[in-house]
Amino acid sequence: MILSQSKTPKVVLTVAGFDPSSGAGITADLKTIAAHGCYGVSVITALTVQNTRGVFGLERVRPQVVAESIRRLADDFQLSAVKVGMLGTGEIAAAVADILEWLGLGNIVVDPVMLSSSGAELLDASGREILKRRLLPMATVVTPNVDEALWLTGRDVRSLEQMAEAASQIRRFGTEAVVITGGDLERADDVLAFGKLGEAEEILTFQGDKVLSEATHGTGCAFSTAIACQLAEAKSLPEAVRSAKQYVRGAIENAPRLGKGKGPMAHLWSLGPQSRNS
Ligand code: PXL
Repeated sequence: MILSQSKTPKVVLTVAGFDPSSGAGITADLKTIAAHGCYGVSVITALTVQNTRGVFGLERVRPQVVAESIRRLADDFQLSAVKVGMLGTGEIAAAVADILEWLGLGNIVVDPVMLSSSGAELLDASGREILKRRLLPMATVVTPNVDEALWLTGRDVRSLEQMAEAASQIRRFGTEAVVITGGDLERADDVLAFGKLGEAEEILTFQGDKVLSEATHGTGCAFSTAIACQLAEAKSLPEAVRSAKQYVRGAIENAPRLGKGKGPMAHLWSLGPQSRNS
């Protein structure tokens, strides 16, 4: 008999939508989790009809099925971190908020997905309200891009100062930490605001070099999931953000040329040459 020598991996749950092209959503998240040496479990909130050129339709999963799946997974696995991505509707967002609140899990990374990169609506109006009022307060960290930060604050977010102000403002929804990603700006710097509630706030800037590439579909999904994996491994938040940024940069730089639109990244690039184009 051969005894397995492998150590037990951290289990990371992703609650997100399905993108059939695997550039974004659940399958991209699972690749990201694998690249970090964690074990991924997943609950789909909605199927998108999608390729690299755009989103053409949406089929939502019943909220009870989403909540029950999360509950059954939590019954069975020790979930070391949770990434919450596309939720679709207010009903699904409320079901996810209810079950996560009830389970009392830690290391919750909320990616406030509202639109696809091609402009399709991935969260309805009531879902946006539930995201703000219920999911942000239970998040360990929230990862808006500048458009999502604009929606959450009502203010233009372009300069580093504006990113820092917006991150502080979003923390007032009751979330411990906010990292605003600047990948859509001229310089791809990210700004993290964090601190225990009621204590002094720290602001950190993570400098990025803009990589000119068509393979930017799902960068937000990969970034938030990479942070969840780092938190699962007990890394500090600044360490988690620094490492997730490096991971996404590598995934863009190593991206295969696939599809006729905004192509996928190389999620498994860090596993070496054989996995680089997966
Ligand atoms: O990148 C946002 C996003 C999140 N989740 C799913 C998506 C997209 C963008 O297309 O399809 C399922």
